[in-house]
Amino acid sequence: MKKIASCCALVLFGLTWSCLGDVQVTSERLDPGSATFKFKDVPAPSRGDSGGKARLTILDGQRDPNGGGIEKLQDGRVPTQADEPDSNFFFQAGQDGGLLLMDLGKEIEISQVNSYSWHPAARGPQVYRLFGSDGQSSGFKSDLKKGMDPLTNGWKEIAAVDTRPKTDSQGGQYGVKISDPSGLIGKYRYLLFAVSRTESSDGFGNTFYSEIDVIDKNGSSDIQPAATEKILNKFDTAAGKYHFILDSTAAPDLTTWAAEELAPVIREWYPRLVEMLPGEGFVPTSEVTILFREGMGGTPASAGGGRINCNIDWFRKNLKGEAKGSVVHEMVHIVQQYSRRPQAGFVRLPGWLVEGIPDYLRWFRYEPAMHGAEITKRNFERAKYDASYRITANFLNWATDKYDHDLVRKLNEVARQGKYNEEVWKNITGKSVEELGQEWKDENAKRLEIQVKETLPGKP
Ligand SMILES: [Ca+2]
Ligand SMILES: [Zn+2]
Repeated sequence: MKKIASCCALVLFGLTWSCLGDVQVTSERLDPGSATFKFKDVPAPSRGDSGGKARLTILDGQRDPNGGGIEKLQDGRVPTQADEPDSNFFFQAGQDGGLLLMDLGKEIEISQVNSYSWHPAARGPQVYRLFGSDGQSSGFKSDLKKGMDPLTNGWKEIAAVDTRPKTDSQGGQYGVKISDPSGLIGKYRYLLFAVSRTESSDGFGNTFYSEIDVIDKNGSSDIQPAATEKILNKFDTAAGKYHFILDSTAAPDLTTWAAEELAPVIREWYPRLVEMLPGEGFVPTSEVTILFREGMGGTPASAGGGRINCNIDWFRKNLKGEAKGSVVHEMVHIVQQYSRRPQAGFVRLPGWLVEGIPDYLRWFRYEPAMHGAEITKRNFERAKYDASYRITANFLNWATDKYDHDLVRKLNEVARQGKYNEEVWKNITGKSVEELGQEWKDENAKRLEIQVKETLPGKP
């Protein structure tokens, strides 16, 4: 790790550094760099910063089609290697850089602007001037072209960056931090990056920019480390029959937990669930991806198309509690395959059973000690056999114990064949599902010593 320069020394190792007001430009170079972009003073690239949410456009200059789109500068991802054109944005070969406009949507208090680049040769260093504006001044122009002076068009210069080392070799991984000792470089809505090439001796002097982060002084709690390479953990069940990929790229912090806690559960329970829900001609899904995802709102996990989606925020909060069990529930959905071949006359299983079966297998077979699907005084009022999820799970468990130990297996079989109807309950248990539901509820009332209110006609 070589740190080449820092702060606003005017001339350091023959490099020119500019410093405006108190704003400081800190630059570091790693040669060779690594996928972690781990600098000493410059923070590692991030996701969830204001740069990622901003509208970024090219005002002048062309994108080089050999590289990635401009979104590479704000996708919260960085390359895994020194020469990875697709993961970077750079201006067209032969041109002298260009102008990038970042619209943050509203004026924010910016504490840092950080930029990252990586290339084995002259396209590694960064040369640009950064301007800011609130967009309010009468002379403000947002659609600048090269050759126009931002300073006479309503812009203020924030910093000038030039990380070119004076050595022969220019390659490496560069991180730049633009900051201010006060913690605030300014209040801006618009940022303008006037990007220059690093050399003109050949056509390939445009920097491979990997990411630009803009840190809102008041919004840093959303910020996560940028994703580098995909974090995949591939494993098979013992017999090599089923294959799994755990993808924690979007949540590197969950990688260890997933490998140590979740993978063993999947390895043990997927084949078990397949055995618990057999069927004639049934071919279980043999490749399952477990993907940690953002943007799932209030849904903890979901399943579909051989993939289980895990809500990163929810998992982080429930690792010690319900996280693993929720994956068991989703694995049941992968095994169910109830809608795979809906030929004519196919009757879909009612939703309360589609969800009740996974919760039954989860709460009564996988983790019975958790007592997560009990009927209590608290939920007794809602205890209807078709109330879905845990409540239906409790009902299924009761009916399994009392009437038929193969109840769930049998329900699953008719569901896959598309032949479910209420007669099925009579065939299996000798009673209608309504009768069973009442009996289950009555037994629970007795156990909980709850007086079931009889509503007499005429008396509310
Ligand atoms: Ca990026
Ligand atoms: Zn479900």
